[in-house]
Amino acid sequence: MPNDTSASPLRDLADARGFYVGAAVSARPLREDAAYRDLLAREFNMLTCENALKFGPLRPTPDQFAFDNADAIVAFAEAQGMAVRGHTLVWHSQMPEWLEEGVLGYDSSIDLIRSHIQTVTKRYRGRIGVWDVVNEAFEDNGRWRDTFYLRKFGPDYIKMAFHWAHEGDPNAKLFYNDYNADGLNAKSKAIYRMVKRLLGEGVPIHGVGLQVHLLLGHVPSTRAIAANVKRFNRLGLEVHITEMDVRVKTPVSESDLREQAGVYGDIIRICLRAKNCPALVVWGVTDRYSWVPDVFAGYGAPLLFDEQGREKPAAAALRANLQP
Ligand code: 9MR
Repeated sequence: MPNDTSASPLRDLADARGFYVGAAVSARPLREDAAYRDLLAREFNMLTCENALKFGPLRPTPDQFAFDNADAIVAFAEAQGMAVRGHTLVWHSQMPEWLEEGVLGYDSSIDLIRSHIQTVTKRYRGRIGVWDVVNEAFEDNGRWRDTFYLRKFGPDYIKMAFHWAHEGDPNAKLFYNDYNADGLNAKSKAIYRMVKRLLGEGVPIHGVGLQVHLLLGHVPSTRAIAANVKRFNRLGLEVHITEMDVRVKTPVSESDLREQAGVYGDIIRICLRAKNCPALVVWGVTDRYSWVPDVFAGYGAPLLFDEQGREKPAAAALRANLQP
């Protein structure tokens, strides 16, 4: 489907209702692909760094920070008047090898992680308004995920990370973020219990990110997702859809794309009807740069714009729902 240039960009419709439609951005296409930049700036009023702010990419060596990619992405957002979600400070994946394989004791590890979180949040004070402080701390069965952090510090690492991020930028909104926790299940229940406990302990946490990485045909019920959003909102927490994509078995048919559009429509309606779910971020700008085909062989086409940057029915579904 050719781009309908007469249609309003998603970001204009979103701006008009105080909503954010975001995309995860990679440094390389942002640098090398002008069509990617144009599409990003035209359609989205929020972005997140797909990889550039993760611990490993930021810290090639213990004494070195590599801020170039993150700086370039944040500068682009500022130039285009887009809000930024910071992703992510504490995660088991994409850790620096020197840290995972190192032999630091408890105290030195605490010092290192505290200073990492504070350096990063301070650097982007006032520029990155929202942080995914802790990412994916649970298994699908609701148990703690066995990670470097859990092994080293026990579950207390979570509240420590939120406190340190808050010290780094007292005005940033701090989120816990996870996948397969979109509907009502063991993982979302564990998250609910944890954030409730953290709030009770006065830990500075302001929101929960539901990643919403979905597989077409295996989507949790919209009722369950809406109920999940509602229970976090009831705790006074904001909810963001942080990494949405809907992967499809390839080759993709027209009817798959229509069904996929239906899923995008369902999710944005859940947010628009919820008390406090003001952002829907998709995990990539176009299907061309999606992580999906690299990880799930035989699947692809999960996003709003196709490999050529043309609008898909999914984008039209968001637009239809954002209309005044
Ligand atoms: O999209 C990211 C991909 O480029 C990286 O190689 C991968 C590393 O594990 O991380 C991907 O993003 C993940 C995100 O940071 C957290 N939630 C799941 C995302 C998809 O794997």
